[in-house]
Amino acid sequence: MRRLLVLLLIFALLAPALPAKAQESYYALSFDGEDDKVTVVLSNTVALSEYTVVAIAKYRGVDDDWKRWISLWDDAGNMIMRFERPKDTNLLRTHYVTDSGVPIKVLASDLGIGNVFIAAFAFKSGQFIRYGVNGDFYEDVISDTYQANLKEVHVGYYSENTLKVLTGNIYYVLVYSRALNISELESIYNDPTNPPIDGLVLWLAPDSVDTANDIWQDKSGNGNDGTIYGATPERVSIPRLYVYDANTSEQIPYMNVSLTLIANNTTTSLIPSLPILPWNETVTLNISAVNYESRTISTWTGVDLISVYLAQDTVQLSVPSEFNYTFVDLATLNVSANVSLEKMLSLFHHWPGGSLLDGLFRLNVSQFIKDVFTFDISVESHSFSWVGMLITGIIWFGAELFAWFYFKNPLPVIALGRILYEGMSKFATPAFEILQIPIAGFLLYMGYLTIKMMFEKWSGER
Ligand SMILES: [Ca+2]
Repeated sequence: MRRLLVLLLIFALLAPALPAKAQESYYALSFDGEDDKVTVVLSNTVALSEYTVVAIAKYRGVDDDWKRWISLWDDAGNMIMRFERPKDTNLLRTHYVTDSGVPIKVLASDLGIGNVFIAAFAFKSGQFIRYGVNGDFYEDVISDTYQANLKEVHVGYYSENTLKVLTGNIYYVLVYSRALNISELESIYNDPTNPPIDGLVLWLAPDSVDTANDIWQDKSGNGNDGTIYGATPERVSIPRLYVYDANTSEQIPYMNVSLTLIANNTTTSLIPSLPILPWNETVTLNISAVNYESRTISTWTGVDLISVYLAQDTVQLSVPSEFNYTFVDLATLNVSANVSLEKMLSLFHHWPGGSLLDGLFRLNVSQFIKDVFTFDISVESHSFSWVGMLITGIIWFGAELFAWFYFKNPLPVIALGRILYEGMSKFATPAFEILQIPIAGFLLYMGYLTIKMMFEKWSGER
C-alpha cells in the first residue's frame, strides 16, 4: 500500500511535466487600408493627466493616404493622441493634444515595409513625453498641459468619419493611465508577455483574439474588449526565442539581439522577445547580437522554443589586400580566441628583432617587410642571436603551413615564402657569425621543401 502511494506521488509529480505544452492560438489582426477596424469602448471612462500607449505593428505597404492607426478619444469626442503613418512614407509619428495645440513627435523616420516594430509614447502633463521604437527610448521635457477623460481606443483606424485605416498588421496594444518610466518601457520590449500591470487600462495581445465572436479580448482585467469590424485574424506562430552565449551559456539580453526573417530574397526584422512568425511553416531566421557572430537557422514555427547559441566575435587578423583575402578568421582554424594574442606576441620582444616575429605572427606582412628593411644590421646583427633565427625559422615554417591550411591555394603561401626568404637573406648574408650560416642554410632548405611540397600538392602529385 505504501509502495503504491509512493508510486502515485512520483506520478503526480512527474505528470504535469510529461506532455509538451502546445503553442497557444495566436492571431494577428490584419487591416486592409480601407474600412477594417477594431473599436474599444471603455467600460468606465478613465481620467488622464498622464498616459502611455504601446503598440506592436507592421506596415504591409505604403500608400498615398495618411494612416492614423491607433487613436485615443475622450468622452466629448475629441482626439487625445494618435499614432500615424504619413502618406507615401514609412514614418511613425505621434500627435498628442495639449492645451496649447497638437504637437507632433516623429518616433521613427523609416520603419521599412514588413518589419515588425514596437512603438511607445508616454505623456505627463506639464512635465515630459517619453517615446521610442524597438527598445530605444527617449525623454523630452515639456511645459504643455492636458487633462482628458479617456472613452474610446480606435485600433487600425482614426474615427468613424475619417477612417484612415492602416495597411498592415497590429499584434499588440497597451494603454496605461500613467506615464511609464524608461526602464518599464524597456521591460515591455524585453518581455511583452509580462507588461507592468499598475495603471494598465487596456491590453490586447496575440493570444486574446476571439475569432469566433469577432472580439479582441482585453487582458488587463478591466473588461475593455475590442469589437472587430472587418479586420482579418491571421493565425501566427510565436515560439519563445532564447539566445545564449555559446561559451558561458548565459542568456544574451533581447536589447542586444537582432532577429530577421529571410524569405523570397527579402529580410524583415522581428522583435526577438516576441517573434511573430507564419503559422506552422518552416522559416529561415538570422539571429545576431552585438559582439557575437550571427547565425542563420531553419526551423519549423510550430515549436514552443527556439534556443540559439552564438559564438563571441573572434580575433581577426588582417592580411594585405593584394592577396584578395580580407580576413583570416582564427575560429576557422579552431584556435581558441581566449588566448591573448597580445600577451603571447609580447614574449617575442624579449629578443632583439622580436618585433619582426611579432609582425610576422600577426600576418602583418607590410609591417614585417618595413621592419626587415629598416633593421639596422650594423648595430644589431651580433645581438640577433641564433635563438632568434631558429624561432624565425619555426614560425616561417608554421606560417607557411598556416597559410596553406587556410587558403588551400599555393599563391599566398608562395608569396609569404618569398617575403620570408627575402627577409631571412637580409640577416644571413651580412652577418658572418659562424652559427648563422648553417642555420640560414637549413632554413632556406626547409623553405625550399615547403614550397616544393606546395607545388606538388597544387599540381596533384601529392
Ligand atoms: Ca474590409
